Amino acid sequence: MMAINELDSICRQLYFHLLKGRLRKRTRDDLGISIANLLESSIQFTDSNNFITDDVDHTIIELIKERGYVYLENLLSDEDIEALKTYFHFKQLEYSIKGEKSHGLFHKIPKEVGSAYYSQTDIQLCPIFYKIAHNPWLISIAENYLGAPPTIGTIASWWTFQSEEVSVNQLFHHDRDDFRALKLFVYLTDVDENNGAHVYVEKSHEYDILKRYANSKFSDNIKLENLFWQWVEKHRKKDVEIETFFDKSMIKTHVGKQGTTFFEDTRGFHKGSPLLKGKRWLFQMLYTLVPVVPFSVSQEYKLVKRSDVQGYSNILLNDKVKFSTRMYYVD
Ligand SMILES: O=C(O)CCC(=O)C(=O)O
Repeated sequence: MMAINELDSICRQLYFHLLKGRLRKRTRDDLGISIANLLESSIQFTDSNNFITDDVDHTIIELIKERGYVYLENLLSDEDIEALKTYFHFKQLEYSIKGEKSHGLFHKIPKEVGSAYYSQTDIQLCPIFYKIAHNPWLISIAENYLGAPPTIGTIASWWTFQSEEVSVNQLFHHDRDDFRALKLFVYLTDVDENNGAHVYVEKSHEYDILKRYANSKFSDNIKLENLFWQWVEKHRKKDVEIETFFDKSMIKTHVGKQGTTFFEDTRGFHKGSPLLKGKRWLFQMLYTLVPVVPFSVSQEYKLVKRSDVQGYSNILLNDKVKFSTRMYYVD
């Protein structure tokens, strides 16, 4: 038993190490496919939803494969967003000022704060977010794209404000939560170039696509191509570096009215733009193959009971939906 526990702990540490920068892009992507294949052949559901279902429009999947993102029809109406405002009106937000953590209500947040987060439990108990988490169509898109039944690995909702401090998410980076993952973004305020638009480098998500790009871009300059591949491994990247290596036309700024919804493969390079004015409110959910390993005790998953969500309904809860939401919800 002792030996198994030890092996367990070593495997966990090894997985964490490999995920956080010990492997090159090509190997990371290959490993992601191997893990998806393993999960797809080993996860069994007792109802009829065992295999990848074919109920999604394949142009959605193809677009994510080809360029790294796709817009979806809005999941939320303006009325839903009004209801969210009411639900969150008296909920605490967590923020930090110069590394010092604090919390408070929206209208009491100090001016210098750059971002403020709603608590995990408040998000889980929010009926509108609950519905998004249990949406079988979204789960099906994630499953078709990832190649195995997905797990919701993170759920978050936060505000960003104009601030002198640039947060780590406002520098270009690739996510390292899993070897394959798909992130859902829902804008809860109108977003333009000035108030925190999310930015993505098209076609930077997949090794094979990057390889084709690098072959044509640096065909006569092997030194520059080598430099590019070394740079790809750097976790955080400056704007000027992104603009040096990628054509302007590949840098996509997601602007849109409240309710704008898109899926993005965040293995690709992305960031939130620092705000020049106004504010932005976002809902985000990450579909992974393997549950995300928490960085700290405060990030550990806390289950909530579905019946504690107001207006809870289990009509659509097939085994696959229960599986995908198991890190956050229990019956
Ligand atoms: O705020 C944003 O748009 C960026 C979010 C981000 O970088 C991330 O979720 O990894």
